[in-house]
Amino acid sequence: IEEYATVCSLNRNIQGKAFAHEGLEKISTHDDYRRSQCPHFSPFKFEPEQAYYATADSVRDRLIQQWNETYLHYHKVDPKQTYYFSMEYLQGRALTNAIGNLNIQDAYADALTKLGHELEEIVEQEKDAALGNGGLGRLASCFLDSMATLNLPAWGYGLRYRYGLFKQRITKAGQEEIADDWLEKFSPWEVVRHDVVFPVRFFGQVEVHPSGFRQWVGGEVVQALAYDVPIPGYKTRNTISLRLWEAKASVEDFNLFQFNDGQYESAAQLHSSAQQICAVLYPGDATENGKLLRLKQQFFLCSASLQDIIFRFKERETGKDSRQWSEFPSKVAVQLNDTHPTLAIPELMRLLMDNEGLGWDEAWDVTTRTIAYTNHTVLPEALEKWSQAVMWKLLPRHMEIIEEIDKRFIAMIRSTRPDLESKLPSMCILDNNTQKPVVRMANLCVVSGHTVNGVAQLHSDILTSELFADYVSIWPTKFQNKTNGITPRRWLRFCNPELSNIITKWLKTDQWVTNLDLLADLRRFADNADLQAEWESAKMANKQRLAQYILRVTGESIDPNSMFDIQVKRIHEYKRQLLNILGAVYRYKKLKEMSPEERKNTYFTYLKVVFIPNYNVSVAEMLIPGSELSQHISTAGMEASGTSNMKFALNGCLIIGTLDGANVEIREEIGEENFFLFGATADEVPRLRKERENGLFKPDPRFEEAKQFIRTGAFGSYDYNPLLETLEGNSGYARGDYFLVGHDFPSYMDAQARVDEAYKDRKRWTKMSILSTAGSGKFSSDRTIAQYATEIWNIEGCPVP
Ligand code: HBZ
Repeated sequence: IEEYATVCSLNRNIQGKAFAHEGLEKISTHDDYRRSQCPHFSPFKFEPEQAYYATADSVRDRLIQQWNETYLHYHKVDPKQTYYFSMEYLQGRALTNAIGNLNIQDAYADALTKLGHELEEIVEQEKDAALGNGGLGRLASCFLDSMATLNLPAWGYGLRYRYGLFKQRITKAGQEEIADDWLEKFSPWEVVRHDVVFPVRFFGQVEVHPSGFRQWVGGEVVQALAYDVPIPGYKTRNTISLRLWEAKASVEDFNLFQFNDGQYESAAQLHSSAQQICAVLYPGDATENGKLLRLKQQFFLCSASLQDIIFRFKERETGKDSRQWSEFPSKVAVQLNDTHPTLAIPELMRLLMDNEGLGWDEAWDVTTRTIAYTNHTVLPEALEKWSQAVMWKLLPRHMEIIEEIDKRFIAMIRSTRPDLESKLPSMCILDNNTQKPVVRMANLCVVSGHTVNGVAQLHSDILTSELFADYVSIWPTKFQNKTNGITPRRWLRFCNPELSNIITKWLKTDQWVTNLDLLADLRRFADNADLQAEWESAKMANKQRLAQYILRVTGESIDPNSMFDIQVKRIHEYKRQLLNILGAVYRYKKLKEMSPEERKNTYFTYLKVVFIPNYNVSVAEMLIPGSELSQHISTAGMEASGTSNMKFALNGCLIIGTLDGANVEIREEIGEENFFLFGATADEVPRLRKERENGLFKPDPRFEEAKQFIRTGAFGSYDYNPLLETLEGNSGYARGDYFLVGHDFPSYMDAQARVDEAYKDRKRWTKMSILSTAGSGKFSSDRTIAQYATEIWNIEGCPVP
């Protein structure tokens, strides 16, 4: 670290990147003192920031070495490889994870202590890499960790956004969004690959040769430049790569003549148009963003990644013979993370036909055996539909191919399944019956992929019985379930060392870190008073740490002896943050109505509601270990899976929730007596909505009371009516309480009362907490990824010797 410190502080000073304003200052008096304590201290400024970069650079070199070994090994063995295509990765910080996975914590902690720093303090210097919006992006990152840990030959492909998910500031006026400048001081976790560059075309036209051969020409061509982020596996030499593409114009695109002529903007026009492609992550969650730029991003990812994969496939040609294209699917598996990278389908067809000279049937066979698709939502407004007009303009050759896929699909149905004729309007890919004709991306994926999967059992069941039901009768074996998971390294071992040590002590092994099912053994000790005491003290330490954080960022002081009841999720109607807050409002009103004595006798501490701004992976790593109750309260059938529910349960936090997404399976695993269940079930929802429409719904008086209380101005003069009306059937959305907050409110309040009862009994609560952790084994992303590997990708581990 000391060596890196000198190099890195010199480098950065000379490059003027990080510390230009500081220059090569001599050490301060404080540093003099530190040097006297630490004889190895470097003569330059060595504040936490420099210490972070020096440590990261040193760890990075180890990673790069392992990473080279890994890909050299893969190159030699030439196994089938998986390529995960995702527009989002929510990586969070890398340092703790890398040091932990390489199993070098102690050495690094010691070295930093000698240099006058604490590892825990140094890791806080790192900015989160937030190249994702929420669950879908974080899932991709957990998957990479598991693929590396299971020694699977795999790659992640994504985009290197200049600005990731915005930083959030809450003011009296509401939310303020600030650009997230995560690369401001450069990231030590990426390696630019100037040798890996591919051209990506946009716009232009299709040229038809007399032979009938078609080729996409003209338009603008942008270069995709690779940045590799090493992903270490846990206690293995295998280190895989997350390859992020950046868009660049080539030098030739800079018009020197125009520039010298004073036309500065048009001279650099292609440069600035290229720069826009990877400028920002779209803050899209559940709403489809119809911007041309988003479509450009999607195509950019697909085209660059597929060219890279084909290059690698050809590079490994054996002997003199060039490889058979029919072999491609036995070397390559592509997984589409939702429909965002759907353009991989027509792009692979185009590359195979127009560049490699394959015929339609051959190219179709290769494409369909290569690509699989994961669905993450059933919300109709979140299913991507792209305007055909926009697509014809941006990707004319791909639209020809999509038209042909659709035509052949319709012909196949008519000849083999005439009974489905009436279903064709909703099953086909191109929807021409809307005012603006669109391409239905999910339909394209279902028709072209060899496998389609949902992300929890209930969600997969809804896919096969509703959303994709008509396709199931044609391809009954195409549809699968892969219940989501989370990495136990980041989400228990590293974020909650106190609890991890207790678990290791009682299980007498730390094997649970890679074999999470071993946690089930904790059940034997759930009643043990010693374990319970240790368990409670770990929770208390985490609560105190969280309380300090909350005090620092919000100025609110919260009592560590009160119950920490937490909901973390992006704001969406279906996730029902409104149900949570209405419940709090109702309880607040009841508290106020009590006499002071009654209040004292009922509650140990009162109610405090805090909004923690700028939620991200690093905040989650502190918040989850410190929570005791967490809310997963979506309308049944709406949340595909949820993954924070798994993180909370794993950290011994109890769940109040509906029978939705993975909650169903979590409750099965940890036992129904350890889960606070409420609300309508997914199959009751359609009937309840009908009844509501027909005016048959009778709201519970408690629900009316809570809304009325808000309307009396108890929370200020702000006009809450438009919001409350969405719960009442006369909303602007005209689908009055579509998410059934009113229906579920009474059973939600009853469940909260059961929570209060249980919390009073410390022994019972702690036992439930232990059983939550003990029942979380199934939700390791190692299990999920092992299932993808054998049931979808057909790949095997390839450990570096
Ligand atoms: O994917 C989430 C689901 O809502 C959640 O239930 C599931 O657990 C998780 C992982 O499978 N979906 C998202 O997070 N979706 C997005 O973030 C999103 C991003 C861009 C879009 C649409 C959705 O254009």
